[in-house]
Amino acid sequence: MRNNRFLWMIVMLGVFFTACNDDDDQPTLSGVSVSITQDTFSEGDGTIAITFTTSASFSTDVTVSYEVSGSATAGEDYEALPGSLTLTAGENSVTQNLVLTDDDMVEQNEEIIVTITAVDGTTDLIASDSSVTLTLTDNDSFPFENGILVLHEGNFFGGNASVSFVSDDLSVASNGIFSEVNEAPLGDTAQSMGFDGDLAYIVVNNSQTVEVVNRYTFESVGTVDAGLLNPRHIAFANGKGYVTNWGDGSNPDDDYVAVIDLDNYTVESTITVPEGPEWIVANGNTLYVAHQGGFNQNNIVSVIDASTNTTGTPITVADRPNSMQLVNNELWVLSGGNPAFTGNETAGRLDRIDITTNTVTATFDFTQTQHPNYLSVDGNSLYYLLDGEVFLMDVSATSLPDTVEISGVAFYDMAVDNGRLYGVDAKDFASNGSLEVYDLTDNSLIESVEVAIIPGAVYFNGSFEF
Ligand SMILES: [Ca+2]
Ligand SMILES: [Ca+2]
Ligand SMILES: [Ca+2]
Repeated sequence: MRNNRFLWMIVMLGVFFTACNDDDDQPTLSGVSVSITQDTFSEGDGTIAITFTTSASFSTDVTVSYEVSGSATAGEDYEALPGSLTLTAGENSVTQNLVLTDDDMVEQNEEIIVTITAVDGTTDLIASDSSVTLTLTDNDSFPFENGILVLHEGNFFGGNASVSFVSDDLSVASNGIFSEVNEAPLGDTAQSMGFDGDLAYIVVNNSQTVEVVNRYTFESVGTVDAGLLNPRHIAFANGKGYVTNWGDGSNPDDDYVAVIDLDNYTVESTITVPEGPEWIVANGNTLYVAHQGGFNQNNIVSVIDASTNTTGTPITVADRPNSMQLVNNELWVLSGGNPAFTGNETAGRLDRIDITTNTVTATFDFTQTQHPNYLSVDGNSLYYLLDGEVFLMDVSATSLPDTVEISGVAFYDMAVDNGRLYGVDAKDFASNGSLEVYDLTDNSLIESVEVAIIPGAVYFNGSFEF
């Protein structure tokens, strides 16, 4: 105790000088404080200096004890600290090196908090700045975050369906990511993909499967391999997956929606629907199914209550509804109409459906020889493809647009996102296709990225969110 009293005299001398040098009338209690040069570090920054400082040096060596806390883990995110160090007599500071671990894990921001708990065995010599908090930021990401997923049908009966990942900056294209990650082929004729949380569900039409993968790593987590027949598209509602199936393409009466148990990836029940269910979208527990018609043609949108798995009154649209988009409380359905080769050519049409009443509230007619496709949405802007030209229509418009946005394209599918249009060109259906990316502010082509055989659908993969 005598030693402490002696130390106190030294420290109080420090307080005296501090008070004299300060305009502030209130003298601050001196003692040992802790500091770092900045608050935020990347986990790749290496060694960080944590500095313990006293305004007045001590006459003997003193032990500074500190506690390390926070969400970061000692031994994993950083090398464990000893918990104390010696401030040498006559010195005003001592540095503790903190060595950060540059691991490979994808992590949230974490914190390391260093708090002085004792100086020379007492709390009396701790200054007010007794704690520092470092925020550690991660420098890792999953391989398929922040980019575009291009789904390829591949050749029918060719068994060469595949998925490509193209980075957001369009500088990197990785083809065949499913087979590369899982060392197994994706299957035959991939039709579409749906997302539920961190999982992507790939509907592989002619393999009669749905492959389930982590959307950011593409590691397989399961396969729905029974109970599907000509599966087309998938949506999610009420904790279940819903997959449209044509059944036997030549039988108009066996078409159904398969209800998927998402815990074990099995078909738990089926819902009988009219012929040719194709696109399916969910709004809460209500599912809308566009009946393009399979090998024939149809002109309705089925409504399914996912809480009871029963169908309501179908909504009549035009012939061959081929794409749908939900915008606010309205469902936009684009119908291609019957093509000329059917001998019963009919006009395409865009229908707007109020989903609170499930009634058509507006129709926009194309001419009899116009067969639009690939309805896409970015904010309140609808885009579609017609005869190799891309058109833009605001959801508040009262007529179809006359102005062409982009012309001379041969897209096999397209999608818009965040001011860009992404179209896939399947070329000659035998060689590699391309992903064509346009800037929608001036409709200029930004990049053409070679992908794989018969790209048929485009999806967007953002950042992994914890
Ligand atoms: Ca870490
Ligand atoms: Ca990490
Ligand atoms: Ca059928």
